[in-house]
Amino acid sequence: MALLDILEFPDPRLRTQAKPVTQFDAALRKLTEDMLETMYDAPGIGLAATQINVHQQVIVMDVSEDKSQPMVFINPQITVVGGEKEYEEGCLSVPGFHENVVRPDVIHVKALNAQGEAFELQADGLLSVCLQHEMDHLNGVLFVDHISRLKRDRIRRKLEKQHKVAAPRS
Ligand code: QAP
Ligand code: CO
Repeated sequence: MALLDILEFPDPRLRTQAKPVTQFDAALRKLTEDMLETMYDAPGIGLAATQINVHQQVIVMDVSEDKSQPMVFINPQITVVGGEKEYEEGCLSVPGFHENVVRPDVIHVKALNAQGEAFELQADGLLSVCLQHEMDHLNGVLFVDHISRLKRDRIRRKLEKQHKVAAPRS
């Protein structure tokens, strides 16, 4: 197992569109295990492959209280069922910042597991919000794209400043 580096906003690589997974092999299973380890270590509740600079449609999540329910979604497809809900969202790629985002509440999800087997589920609440947030990553979208430009620019400037301080000397 290995911890992976997480890209941070405004890194342009976070804008990459992920491609569907076509090979359900040992490398894919290692990727999902490393992503889960990286997410638990952070600690976070969701991580998309885009965030670790792998541009394939792979999401890992665990929204359980006791971190006992790892979930893997490959090539997920979401359809909105209905409702609307506001949640305070954060993101491992936007560390230290949280903002309210309004999204559809109830969704239906079709996806494959790491073995390539299809499954479906209906989600609401945190599971639904987190899945939509992670799906956004696979399309190059961040939660800060759902808030005002003023707030987004403020967050971008603060993170850019931190990245400058943290940058290795050359
Ligand atoms: C996405 O985000 C999410 O700022 C997952 O300093 C979050 O795991 C969906 C994290 C909330 C819906 C609601 C953020 C960790 C983790 C931070 C995360 C931080 C440390 C974020
Ligand atoms: Co995120």
